[in-house]
Amino acid sequence: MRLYLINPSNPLVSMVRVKENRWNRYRVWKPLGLMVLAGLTPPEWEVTILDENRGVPDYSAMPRPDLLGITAFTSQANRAYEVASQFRRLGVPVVMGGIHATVCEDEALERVDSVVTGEAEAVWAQVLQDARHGCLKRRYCGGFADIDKVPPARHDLLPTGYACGAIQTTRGCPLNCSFCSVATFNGLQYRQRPIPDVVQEFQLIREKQVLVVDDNLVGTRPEDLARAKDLFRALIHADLRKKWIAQATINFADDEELMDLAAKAGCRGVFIGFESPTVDALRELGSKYHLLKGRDFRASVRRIQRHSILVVGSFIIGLDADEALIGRHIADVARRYGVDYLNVLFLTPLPGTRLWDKMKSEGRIVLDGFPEDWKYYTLTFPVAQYMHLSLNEVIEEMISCERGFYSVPHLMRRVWGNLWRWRNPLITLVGNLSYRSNSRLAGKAYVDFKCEQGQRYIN
Ligand code: B12
Ligand code: SF4
Repeated sequence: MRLYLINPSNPLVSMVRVKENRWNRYRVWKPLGLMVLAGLTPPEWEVTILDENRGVPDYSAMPRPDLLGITAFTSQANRAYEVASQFRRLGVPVVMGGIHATVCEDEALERVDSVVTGEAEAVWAQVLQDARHGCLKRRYCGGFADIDKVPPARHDLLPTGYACGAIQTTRGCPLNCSFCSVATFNGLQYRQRPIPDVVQEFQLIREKQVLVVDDNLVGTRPEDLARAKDLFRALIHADLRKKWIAQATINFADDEELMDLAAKAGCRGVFIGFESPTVDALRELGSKYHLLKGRDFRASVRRIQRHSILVVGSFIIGLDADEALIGRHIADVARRYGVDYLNVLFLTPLPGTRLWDKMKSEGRIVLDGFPEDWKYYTLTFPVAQYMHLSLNEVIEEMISCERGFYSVPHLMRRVWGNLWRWRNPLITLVGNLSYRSNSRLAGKAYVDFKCEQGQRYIN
């Protein structure tokens, strides 16, 4: 039995343009969900993972599979449906899973044979058995998996062409930010994989550099932090010699022992959501406000960096409190905090979030011709009507923010600062150049976007 698992591409996602920017090799990430699915697949199936982010294969020249499994974030849904229809025309049954099929199940069901919602661990064996006997059901509900039963991903598949491997150690997030899909999809409960499973799986990863995909590797409660420390101790003990980056909340900076162990276990960078420089905007997010309010971010960032861990700061433009000059304000604040990279995204109503419900009820979702418009849900296009900013204004804010942070003098100052303290200066340079180059590409993309979609907005 032959199974293809496909990760569809979205040409509008700048990070997949590897040919245009060679540094993007470091920003193309392995589709871990499909690698986990492959790990759940019994040996009688011959599995091939096809990642369109590395180039779209000529499917017609490939042997016909017995089953196609396709994944999609919302931004990839369009392309997923195109690929599905191509295979269905050949009589290949198509099953779709992942976040988009979960939150837009009915839409997906119109375009594929079968949909798996939620995490796949509990149902994938059944799906394969049914496919084998030609009796696929239309819907399978995976719900939240038993975290102890997550198998190691197939790290032997997709062995080349990526700078980093990938691993997941926890699922779920209790903070439930208004714009985020994680609580809907992985639940509010913070579930942790057994540490021996994680260490064993780390050993299977071939790459020296690894992305830990957890939404928050350290968690927020004392018992979460204790587990993170135990995990780091186990990784140190295993002496894996891997360097890894992860996402964490800012409370990571509150615990010297935690940061010390993380650094010794191989942590070289953390991605932290600061979300907004203004208190009013932070209130819109939900309970994360309490984690962020009243902090000395500059001191927090410095404490992390003292452990030779780089900090990526993430912010959102387009929150209801955001007014003119928010872009420059974010760039100034991010420089003041001293983050090594800045990642800024447009506030985007993703289906299944509280933000979606709010914006929909207020009639503010402009790009709502689905599924075609999903391709713009990359968080790098303004798909909604923002409270105080027109389309042109919100785009200008984004441009001024990125120009302000990635201007050559500021960029060189950051690299020089890290060279002076001998804190990964080369990675700082490469990362900053990659972000700068992508922001230039985005500038061109906004021109096309305004030409094609501008008339749909009220200015
Ligand atoms: C790692 C990651 C990335 C990586 C991508 C890695 C990749 N797969 O290519 C990077 C950094 C590139 C990335 C980019 C983006 N991401 Co992202 N990302 C994640 C993150 C943190 C983890 C995903 C992961 O690996 N999970 C671990 C695996 C094991 O779980 P899984 O993929 O969900 O797979 C399980 C099930 O879904 C299911 N399943 C999945 N596929 C299939 C297929 C079939 C056939 C079946 C049966 C089952 C099945 O089985 C798996 C095992 O249970 C998630 C948050 C999250 N918790 O999911 C956000 C998340 C998926 N990203 C999100 C977003 C918005 C984006 C971006 C659009 C914007 C951005 N800049 O972040 C871009 C777009 C990328 C694109 N290609 O279009 C949103 C998606 C929301 C949505 N509705 O689409 C999420 C949920 C974060 C959030 N805050 O809401 N991301
Ligand atoms: S803290 Fe991060 S993962 Fe958790 S809900 Fe907020 S944005 Fe999502």
